[in-house]
Order: sequence, then C-alpha cells, then structure tokens
Amino acid sequence: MWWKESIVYQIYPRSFKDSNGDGIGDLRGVIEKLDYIKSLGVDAVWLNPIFKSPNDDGGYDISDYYTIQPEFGTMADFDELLAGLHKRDLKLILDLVLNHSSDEHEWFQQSRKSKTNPYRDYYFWKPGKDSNPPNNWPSFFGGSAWQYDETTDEYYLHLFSRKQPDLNWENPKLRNEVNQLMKFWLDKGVDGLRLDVISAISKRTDFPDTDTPDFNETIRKFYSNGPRLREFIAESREKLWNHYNIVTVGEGPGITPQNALDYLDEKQGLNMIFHFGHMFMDQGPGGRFDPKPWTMQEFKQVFKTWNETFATRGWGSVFLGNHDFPRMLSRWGSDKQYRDESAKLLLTLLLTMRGTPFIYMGDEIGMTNTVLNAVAESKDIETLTGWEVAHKQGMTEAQFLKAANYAGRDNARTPMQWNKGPQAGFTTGDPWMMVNKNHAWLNVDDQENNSSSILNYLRSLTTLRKANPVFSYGSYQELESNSNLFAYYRQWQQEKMLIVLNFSDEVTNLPHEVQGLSKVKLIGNYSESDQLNPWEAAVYKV
Ligand code: TEU
Ligand code: CA
Repeated sequence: MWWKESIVYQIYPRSFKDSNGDGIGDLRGVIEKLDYIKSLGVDAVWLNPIFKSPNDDGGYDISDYYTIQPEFGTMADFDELLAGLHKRDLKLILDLVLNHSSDEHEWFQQSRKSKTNPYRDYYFWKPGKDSNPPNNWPSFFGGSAWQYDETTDEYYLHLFSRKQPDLNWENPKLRNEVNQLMKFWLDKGVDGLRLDVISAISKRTDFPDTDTPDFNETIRKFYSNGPRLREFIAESREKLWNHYNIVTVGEGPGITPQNALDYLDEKQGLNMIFHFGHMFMDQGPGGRFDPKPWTMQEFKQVFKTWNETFATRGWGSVFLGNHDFPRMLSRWGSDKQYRDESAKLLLTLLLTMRGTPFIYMGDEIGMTNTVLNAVAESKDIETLTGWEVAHKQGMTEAQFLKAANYAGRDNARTPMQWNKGPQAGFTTGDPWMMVNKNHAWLNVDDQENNSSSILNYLRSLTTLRKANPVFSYGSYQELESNSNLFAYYRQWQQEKMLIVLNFSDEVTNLPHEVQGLSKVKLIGNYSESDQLNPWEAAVYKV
C-alpha cells in the first residue's frame, strides 16, 4: 500500500503561486513549481478544493463538482498538472467536499424551489417550531445550523455556513450522484481522495436538541459518527474505490480513538484518517476562539493514544498544521528566539512519527503566523462569523483579535514566500491576501542555497525517512522523560531508532535510560553536544 510509505505535501492552491498576475494562486502556478515540490522528497500532493465555488468558505462550498474553479484555471490546466505530477512520479490526492455543497449548486437551486421538486431530498428540509429553527444545533460558523427559506416556509440544515447546505446521504439518489462525481475524477487518473467532514455524512437524523454546551461534544454526539456511517463508506468502497489503486483519507471532526477503527475497516472502510486530538486540545468549550492552555503531557499523550489505537490495524496521518489551523511553528514551536531550531524539531517529529506524514506548504521553510490588526482584515468566514458571535457576547475586538491571531485560519493562508521580492514572488499583481512581511528574510530562495536552512534540513529528513522503513512500519514506544522532552523509539525488525525532541527553551539531559547507550546520530539541528540544547532535535540509530 503505497500510501503507508508516502510523504504528502499539502498545497492550498489559492495561496501557493499565482501565474497570471490576478493575485490569486492557480493550477498553472503549481505546474511552475513541480520541480520544487519534487525536490522536497515528497511522494504525493494533496490539493485543497479546486472546483467551481463562490468561495464562501475557501472553496469548501462547491457549486459544480465537474468544473475547475475558473480563477484557478481550466480542465486543460488540470490535465497538464496531473501529467506533470505523474511524470515526476508524484501522486495527486484531490480534496472532495461531500458533506455539503454550495447553495449555488444546481441541486440546491432545484431543491429549494418546492417541496415536491425531485431534488428536494438531496438536502435536509424541516418545518420550524413556532417560527424557530427545528432544533438548537449551532453552526460551526456562528448562529443556528438551520436557515429559514421562505419560498417553501421551511428550514434547511447547514452545519457550516448558510451557503453550505448539508447533503442528505440518507437519499440513495444523492449517494449515487456523489459516487458518479468521484468516479469522474478517479477515471482521470487521480491517485487519492481527501474526504472532507466525512465523519458527518451520517447524522442523528431524528434531529434531537443537543444536550451539551460543549461544541466539540455536540459534534461528536449529534453531527458525526452517525448510525449509517459505515454503511455509506462501505457502499462507496464496494461500488467505486475498490476498482482503483487509490488512497482514501477521511477527515472530520468527531473522530475519536474509540471510533476511529469504525472508519477504517480493512475490507469496507477508508484507508486512513486525520485525527485531531492535538489540534483541538487547546480549544475550550466555546471552540476555536475560546482557547485554553495546553501542556506537553497532553501533546505527548495524543501521540501515545493514537499509536495504541493503530498498533495492530488501521492507519493514521501525522500533521502539525494545515489550512484550518495556525502555523505549526507559531503554535507548537518558538517562532522568535529559536525559530530555526524549533522549526527543524517539529519537522523531525513529523518525519519520524508513525503514520503518513502530511507537510503543509510553507512549513518546510518555517513560515509563521500573520497578525490581523482588525477583524475586517480576515479573509476567513470562520473568523468573521466568530467575531459576530463574540461581539454579541460582549467581547471587545481586541480580545477577539487575540484569540483569532492565536487560533485563526488566516494564519495558514498567507501567500507562500518564494523570495524577498515584491509580494514574496507569489504574484506580480495585488495578492488576494496580504503577504507576511517577514518574507524579506524568510523565503525559499534564501534557504535554497543555505545548507543549514530549514528547507535543506527537511530534504535531509525526507531522505532519511525514505531510506529507513522503520519510520513507516516500526513500532512506537515513548520514553518516560521530563515534561518538555519528547523522546521515543521506533523499532522494526533489527532496526531501532531513538528520537529526542527538547520542546523547551532550557538545556536538558537525555533520558537517563539512554545516556549509556551506544548510538549513532543520523540527523539533528545542533552539532554534537552531550546535553540537549534548547529545541534540540536528534535522531539516533541504536
Ligand atoms: O474542516 C472540518 C473540520 O474539521 C472543522 O473542525 C475545521 O477545523 C473548521 O476549521 C471548523 O473549525 C473541513 C475543512 O478542512 C475546512 O476548511 C472547512 O471549512 C470545513 O470542513 C467545511 O467544509
Ligand atoms: Ca492567478
């Protein structure tokens, strides 16, 4: 199974490279950078959605699953990109959004016309209760998860924005349509699918009120992990996916160690999932903009728990950032004093942990968070609606900005920093989103020719991982060590590796049980020293 040994590079196309000067990244921009992508030593590319969309939620609101987003290019561009990837022995994983469509999709335009329209049951429609929504479910993006539509005097369900009506998978006609659109892309030779919010395609369709104020708990209990989830996945597997040599990656809130294997049945399930244990551990009951402190113990426990979950079956992904979360360096590392060291440390974790690693574009050079000085600067519906909710609850803009600058998605969507030139070489035009000012010294070009750069360290890491199957297939055993030292073994047949990561500004010692061990250092972000320096990462063959 190729995907167990693959290293995946995630590209958010809107912010990767603009080829035609309109300030918006596009497919031709990705084509221009294929040799760069190959040079990273990755095996596959995951592209965030590239389909026609009004962009209410960064392309996760698709209005035509068969057409390339016009501002990203044409189907011919797509075909050229796919051929260019395959020519370089790179695979392509597309991001399909099947829990909901855009409200501008033809299906929804029909569905909303009348209660007897043949497309009515492609979505969830319900009468209100005394001119209130059918139940108390909150949307991810603020307000109710139900939107009143006066044409038919009913409400439709949208777990995300009101322009993202949930598709009704209970309807076999809809499931057939979804399988057909997946088939279209698989027949073009795509190598994998990242299935957005797959955890929510089976919901509690009796639609009871949520009985908890904790949003993530509401997701787990009511929005995701529904009674027919395995059945729906098994149907697509049987009817479609089994006929292709592809990987299916399930994404979605609500996937837990207790239910993850339900998604990953060897015969009838997905191939792997993204889990979010570490990504939500600093979210309070109010969700993303209600941050709470996290500890290294919790962080380490997440990896321990998921390795136990997948110890004998199932398969996980390893990621520390993506388009939905702040930059990993700013969130988990030290993006000021120990920038280089901690960026390399985080990449070392990513490339030596058990599971398929996903590198988010820009993390290979240590890109950092941006700073919003006003909510109006945000380009993200989740931040904009999050502010509406917070404001109503009496939060000041300054308080909300603090949370948004810590946890918001804009952080991960600033343009890729190619060089120190205008707009970081991302565009010759006016970028759709402001470029981070630190591109003057933080960019690909400056790191290409610096042998000790984060970029070249990443290349050494991917080379190391590909040369040693222990990193893909080996067991995982965490060493008991002080709170900020993350140390673990990876073992497979005769190979045994020791990885030590000092997640702190302090000097510390190797765990005592390895101090006398004979070991050979394979890679590290400091030259030899018998103690562990601040943010020191090292990989030893033992
Ligand atoms: O995200 C679903 C998801 O896991 C959410 O919890 C996510 O973190 C989002 O930011 C809400 O907090 C997927 C996509 O990755 C995300 O970009 C989309 O906004 C969302 O689905 C709806 O399609
Ligand atoms: Ca463009």
